[in-house]
Amino acid sequence: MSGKKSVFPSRRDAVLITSAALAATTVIGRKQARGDIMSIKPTPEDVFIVVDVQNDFLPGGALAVKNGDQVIQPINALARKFGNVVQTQDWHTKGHVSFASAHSGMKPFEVTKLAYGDQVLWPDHCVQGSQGAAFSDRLDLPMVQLVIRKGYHPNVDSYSAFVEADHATKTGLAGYLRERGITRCFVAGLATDFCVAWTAMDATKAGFDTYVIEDASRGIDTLGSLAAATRNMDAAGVKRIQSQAILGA
Ligand code: VGL
Ligand code: ZN
Repeated sequence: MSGKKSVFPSRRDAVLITSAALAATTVIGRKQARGDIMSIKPTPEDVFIVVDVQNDFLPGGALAVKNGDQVIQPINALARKFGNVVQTQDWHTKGHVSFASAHSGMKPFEVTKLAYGDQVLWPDHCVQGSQGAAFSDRLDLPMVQLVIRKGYHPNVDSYSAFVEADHATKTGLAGYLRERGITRCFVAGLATDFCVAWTAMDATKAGFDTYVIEDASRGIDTLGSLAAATRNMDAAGVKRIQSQAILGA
């Protein structure tokens, strides 16, 4: 186990900080004369990706994210502003390699080395077909067009909705979005520092202009993961916005 080492992968590090910061100012740049209220009106080329709002990540769940339930109301409202909404669903096999229970002597939130790199070990969660893996019944998202499941290979985790943790296996989401003419991704949900961040970073990597909606997301924050995720998203050129930018537009 790697002690205090960052749980975030090194592949995200260090690139493009300056140009990302520049891009952020130009793209977000529609600041109004007297204030800093940004306004974004979704178009048919935009998609809203709602990440892992599942019972196990909500209060009382197996891997509860603090205040995770506070994302539900903004997500329900935001979804109504978009012509394209997709959802992700963490969907693990029993005994999945990301579960601490699958590694003797290891406890949840410890880090181990797997074939593809460092892996944070989690409590058993989001087992296929379980109530914990089901979406919250307070989500009101009848407009969702696609549910992308991830983490279903027994020996590979997948925080990202685009590429599994082996950094190689694709989920097919980029192809689906491209084929539908989508150019911008707006990402929110659970958890900010894992599935939301990795999904957003892979979206930019796949060529989509990408925004994380911070107040419609909540983080787990283990071993400094929230600060690391924020840093890595900024470096990757992911823009961070508040839901009001869209709800008020
Ligand atoms: C997630 C840890 C393990 C997430 C999923 O949705 O952020 N985090 N599996
Ligand atoms: Zn998981």
